[in-house]
Amino acid sequence: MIIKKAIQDLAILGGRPSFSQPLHVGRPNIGDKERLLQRIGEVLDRRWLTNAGPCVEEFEQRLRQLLGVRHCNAICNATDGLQLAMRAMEMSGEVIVPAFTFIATAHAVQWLGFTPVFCDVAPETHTINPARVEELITSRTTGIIGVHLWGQPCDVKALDVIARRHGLKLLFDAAHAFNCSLEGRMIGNFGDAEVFSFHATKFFNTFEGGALATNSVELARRVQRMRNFGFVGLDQTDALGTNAKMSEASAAMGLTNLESLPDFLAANYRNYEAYRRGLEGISGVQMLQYDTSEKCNYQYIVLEVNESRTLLTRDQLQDILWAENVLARRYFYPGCHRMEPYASTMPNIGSRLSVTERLAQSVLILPTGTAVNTEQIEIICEILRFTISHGGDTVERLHGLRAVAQQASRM
Ligand code: T4K
Repeated sequence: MIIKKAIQDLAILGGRPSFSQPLHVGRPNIGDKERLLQRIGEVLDRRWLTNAGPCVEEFEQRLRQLLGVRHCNAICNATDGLQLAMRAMEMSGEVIVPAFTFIATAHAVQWLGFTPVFCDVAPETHTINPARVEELITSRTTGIIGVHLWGQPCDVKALDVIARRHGLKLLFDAAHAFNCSLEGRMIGNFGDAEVFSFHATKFFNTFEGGALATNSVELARRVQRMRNFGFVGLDQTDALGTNAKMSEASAAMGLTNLESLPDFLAANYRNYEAYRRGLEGISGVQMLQYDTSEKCNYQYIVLEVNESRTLLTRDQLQDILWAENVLARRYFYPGCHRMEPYASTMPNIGSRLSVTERLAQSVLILPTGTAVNTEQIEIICEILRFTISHGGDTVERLHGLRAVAQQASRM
């Protein structure tokens, strides 16, 4: 372990990086390779590569069992899944979405030609704030998309009441919430439908992929057709469709990774606890705590940095970690409303998104997953502890570095 004894030991100030290889936040979890290759071999032997093949069907059945949901359609990714869901639910006009989420949530709405209306999030959970949702409803609003950010369930009950009261559709972006529960019920069972992401960086992946879960037979049937161009039978379509199917290779990965799900969960939980111990007592750094009485995937290690106490900004801490080869991420900076095509059309809405604005400046995500071990986490926590305990000096040295760099660039 490389111990930082003096400020100049920090890699950003010329010291040796703590890690020789980068530590990523989204290193894929990969199950039994032999079993995966065997399954892919069978796929090749069958010469049935996509379009409702046996792997996809088995995968969907396993998902239904795990989630305790009536219908689950495997899809090529969550972004397409959100679009399919909105189309199948006949949303239009304005759709209320949180501003603090991955840009895909907003883009999915805009891609369909609808208008995403950005809502603020609750400070404790980082999920859409129902009290703010109602203020944004107009005669053009047709739906609400809640995002179970970091795997933490939205305030589903409150959103459900609002949706019913105003005759709106309720969709959940559950990209982060696979294998999570709310009051003992698995995510996948709430709202009109829920969409999971199985992207490579998610704790459970199918390379690229996702699933749309619903308890509505009608909605599931529509989605099933829409993801295959709208086909009913061989030569006819009954509605507009697209291509959002999952391939057999992805489903083979899904089936294999499902077998290792307990291992992935154990690694994430072990890492979560290691971070909790390692970060305890560090001034100005608060780690998001998950509700351990629920099922949770512990997929994201979420820090909120209180700059007035650390004396270092979140961005300075990120730079310091990157120099040590810890590739912490600023999810979801700068907030959807500050990204295009939204920023130029809604330049002033930041004032009604104060929690989003604050979180976008203060949240930092740390590496976890099966590729990260306890010793590495202890080192990461020590870097943070050391840096923050020397906050004032570190800031001064960083300013000094910047001044030298600026001078050099002028010469
Ligand atoms: N809704 C929400 C709330 C979401 O967070 C997402 C996706 C979606 C919807 C849409 O789901 P999909 O349509 O993707 O199914 C990543 C993912 O690409 C994205 O799926 C995810 N959210 C988002 C939170 O994270 P980036 O831009 O951070 O990806 P990237 O390439 O920088 O990778 C992240 C880290 O993982 C890096 O440190 C590199 C590492 N990595 C990445 C890949 C792909 C690996 O080590 N191996 C890999 O194969 O968006």
